[in-house]
Amino acid sequence: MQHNEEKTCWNCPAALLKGNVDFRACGQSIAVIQNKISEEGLLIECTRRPELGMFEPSITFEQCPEWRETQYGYLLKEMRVMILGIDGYLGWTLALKIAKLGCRVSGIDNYLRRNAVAEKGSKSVVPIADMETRLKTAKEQHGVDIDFRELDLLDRDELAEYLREVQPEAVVHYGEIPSAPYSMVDAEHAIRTQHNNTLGTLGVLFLIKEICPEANILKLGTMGEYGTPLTGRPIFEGLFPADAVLTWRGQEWSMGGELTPRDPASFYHVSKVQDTFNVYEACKYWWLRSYDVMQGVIFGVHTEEVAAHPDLRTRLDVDEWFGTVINRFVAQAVLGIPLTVYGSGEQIRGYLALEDAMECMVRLLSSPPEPGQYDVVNQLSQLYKVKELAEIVARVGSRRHGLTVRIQRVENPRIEADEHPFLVVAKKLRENLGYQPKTPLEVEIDRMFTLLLQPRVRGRLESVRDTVFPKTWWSGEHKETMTLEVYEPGTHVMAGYSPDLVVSDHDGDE
Ligand code: USQ
Repeated sequence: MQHNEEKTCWNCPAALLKGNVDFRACGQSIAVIQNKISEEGLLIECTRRPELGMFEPSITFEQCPEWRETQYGYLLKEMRVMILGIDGYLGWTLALKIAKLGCRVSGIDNYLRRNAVAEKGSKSVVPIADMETRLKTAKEQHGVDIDFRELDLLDRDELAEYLREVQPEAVVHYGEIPSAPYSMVDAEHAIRTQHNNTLGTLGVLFLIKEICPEANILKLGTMGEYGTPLTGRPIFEGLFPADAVLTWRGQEWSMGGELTPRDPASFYHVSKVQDTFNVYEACKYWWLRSYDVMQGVIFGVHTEEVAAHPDLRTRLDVDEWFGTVINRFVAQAVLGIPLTVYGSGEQIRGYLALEDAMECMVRLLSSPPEPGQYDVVNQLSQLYKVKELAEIVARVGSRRHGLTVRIQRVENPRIEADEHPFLVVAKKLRENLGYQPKTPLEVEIDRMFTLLLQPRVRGRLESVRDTVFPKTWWSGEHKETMTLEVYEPGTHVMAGYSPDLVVSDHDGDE
């Protein structure tokens, strides 16, 4: 049984809401409109099958000839998907994956990421082709046509024109500056991050409302929106579950369905929180539909599609601004730098291999929310402590690649709790969307070593060595971080709290 076979036209972005109420223009809340729907019924028109006229939205994905069965569930045939930020680490990888699955992929990018990494004096250590070569190679290797426009998402006129031309049935929004340290450099970088991310997203929401309001919006949020609450209260998937209750002065109030608290840990993470509210409101005001994807820290280099040819590879950054921790540790091990664990190294985060992240996104594309529905998924496969990750990278590096790897604890330049409980709920992707983690951490780390140890890549890595050590402090200072201790892997025990991940109702969370 496929996870989405019983969904109906009600969830389908090809269905135009018609019938008795002008849903988007009537200025009524969803609750009021839902009453009207149950009293008066609702009709739709199918943009794919206009010959059906107006009908009740009851055809299931399994029954509908426009939905095709794939290994990730039913997928709308030749679904028109626009990726904002298609040149990035995730954007390019997803473009290839879904194009191969038969989606009609278009995308925009203004090369902000390439330029911001260059500003740091760094570059992708895995060589990446320019967009023209990428598109040509994608055609040659995978037989897919991806349409690209060089465009800044803040340029609303140009973007509007492109959206009108494409009429996307899904919009994947990766078009944001993704770095916490970058946003903490100084006022200019903080403002650039929030301007690009928050105002960019707000503008995109207005355009989707105007041009393609049925589109499934996959908005990339971050697990970092929630912070790491010291009380250890559960991190739910964006919204409180129906049975959540607030007790105050001896009285109980239901919290069910309300947004959970956010406690971001950088001006970058704040931009994602602001986006959350804007997307949430847009769904409420205009009946847009969205998944806010609270993604953990991504690592890795591999998908079948990017590995097919050197010109299809996706970028890999290891500098202190844009490198994420596992990618950085592998690079450090290759460079012979002791792995830089910030503070005590007891920080717990959610992690996800690139390959798994892509599968999750396909599953979200295959299962659009209902019109007006703002939904949230916590997208991660496992929780780890930073110190534990350093041990694993060191182990794979020494056992499988003969490297001598040491670990160093350095002063933590960030303001973050380094000892904290972390109880994370990540059920929806697994229980409702059929996702099972595929790529074990060690396997992906091994692949990264293999790639980074290739002479050409290793040479590039050497050339960015100076950008690896952290110098950006949350205090606004720019100075070296002091090494607190250097130690041999296997000599430190983990202390403090244990990570706690709830992935199903049977996990003792009831
Ligand atoms: N860390 C180290 N040593 C390093 C680098 C990082 O100990 O050399 C620690 C950090 O202090 C932090 C943890 O590793 O506690 C993760 O840091 P990171 O730089 O890998 O990730 P982060 O800044 O949290 O941001 C990354 C992505 C961001 C995404 C986020 C998901 O850059 O776009 O939103 O991961 S999450 O962390 O779940 O919020």
